[in-house]
Amino acid sequence: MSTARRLLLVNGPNLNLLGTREPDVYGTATLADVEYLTARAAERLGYEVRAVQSNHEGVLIDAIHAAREDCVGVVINPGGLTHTSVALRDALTGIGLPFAEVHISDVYARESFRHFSYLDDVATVRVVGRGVDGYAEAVRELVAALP
Ligand code: CA2
Repeated sequence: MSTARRLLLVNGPNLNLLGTREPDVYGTATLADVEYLTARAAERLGYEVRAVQSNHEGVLIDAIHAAREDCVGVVINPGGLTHTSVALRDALTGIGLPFAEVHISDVYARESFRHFSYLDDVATVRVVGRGVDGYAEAVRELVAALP
């Protein structure tokens, strides 16, 4: 497949725990389920997905930098780094690719420290509080917004 039809899917810290606890907040789908449903949504639109999850900020930043070479957009659930990381924001703005910020839970219905996002003013698309289906929605909205 051409390099022009690939998306990077990034899941940040602790999202490897999806489906193992806090089902009331995050549902019962696993990270593997999320990666599969995201890939399926992209495939329907003619895109492939490279998926990365890490609990280490630098690993995520390196993966985002690498996307410059062969991806046309990024779908990212930054986990708790949403609320803390200028470095992640700089990585995303630095590569210049459109990106979708996804949150499984409705962060605005939770603790006030989750209401602030370092990404919200630079994200092309935001999908918040739609459960794991939000990843597929993010793919559709992001692809629709691609130049
Ligand atoms: O709602 C989301 O998707 C979040 O990005 C998830 C982050 C949280 O810090 C954000 O405020 C909102 C946390 C991810 C941790 O995921 C877990 C999943 C299952 C069990 C424990 C943690």
